[in-house]
Amino acid sequence: MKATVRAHPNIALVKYWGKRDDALILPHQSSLSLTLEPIHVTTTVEFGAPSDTVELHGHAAKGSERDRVLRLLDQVRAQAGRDLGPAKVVSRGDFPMAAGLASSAAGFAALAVAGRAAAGLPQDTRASSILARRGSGSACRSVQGGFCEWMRGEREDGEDSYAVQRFDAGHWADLRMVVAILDRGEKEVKSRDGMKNTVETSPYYPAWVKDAEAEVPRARELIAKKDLEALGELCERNAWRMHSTSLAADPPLCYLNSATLGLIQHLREQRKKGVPVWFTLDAGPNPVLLTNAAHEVAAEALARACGAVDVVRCVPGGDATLLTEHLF
Ligand code: 2P0
Repeated sequence: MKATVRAHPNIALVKYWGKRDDALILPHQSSLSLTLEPIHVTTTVEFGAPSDTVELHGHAAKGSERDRVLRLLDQVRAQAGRDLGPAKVVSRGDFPMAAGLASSAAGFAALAVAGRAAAGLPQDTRASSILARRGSGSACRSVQGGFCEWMRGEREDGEDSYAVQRFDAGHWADLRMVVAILDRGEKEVKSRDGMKNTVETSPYYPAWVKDAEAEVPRARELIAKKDLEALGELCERNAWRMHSTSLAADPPLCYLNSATLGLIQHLREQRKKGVPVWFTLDAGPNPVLLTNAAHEVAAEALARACGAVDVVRCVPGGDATLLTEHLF
């Protein structure tokens, strides 16, 4: 009735931006990501506790944060088909202060896999991915390591909307992702609200959906060939297009700041000098740099020269894994 899982965050190379179903968290388009080590979240779930309690990163969770965790565990109860009693959840991350990578992907992936194991359900990556998706969309891509593709699916019940691993972490061990933390502040508009506003008001949104869907198989081919330059160009193009559709929303959404643009310009100059480095950018001002092992030190130096207050160097990461040591 107790299980502990460690899961890693992921960075989307082709982004997920917009839902066709808010309740089930079903996306308009497919996306593709890389799971990242060494940062991770560890979560212990125990059923049969005296009452429902949720502790996240050292604090008792309240309000919608607590509700999201308990709602996911209600799904586990339904899947188990028996009364599992109240649940105790403790989750801790080793994310550096506001790492610029949302901990929710790793957190909900760890919760889904641990919740199912604590309920005695068999290990099943598809079922765990669907469950993690119900907590946070991008979490469905953190159940497995390496390069994972979240297939948008067609069904209204979402049973065909989950992530599959296309290549494991060992496929491209030389790839590096360097997180450049330019700004530790909380973003003004959360991804969930930003993407909803974009879907509802951006005239460019249909073009985004069509384009992103077509980029996924292209990215897959470039990863198969380990073509860093072409993949870097694709990542930049896809990030710009996600931000363009958001800038065109009403009210407009601008996640970039002047430091973000400064870094992007500097990066282009470095590239002209032969440094193989590209960027991607999620719903915030902190770019993630794509490079190879030989240039990760140069990428970190570039980020610091552009004002990064912290830098996290990441490598391709592995699957969400059951641990034998529990958090309580
Ligand atoms: C992604 N992002 O593909 C995109 C790129 C942010 C920009 O997934 O509402 O926290 O919980 O499904 O997964 C962030 O959104 O949103 C995200 P919900 P989520 O990684």
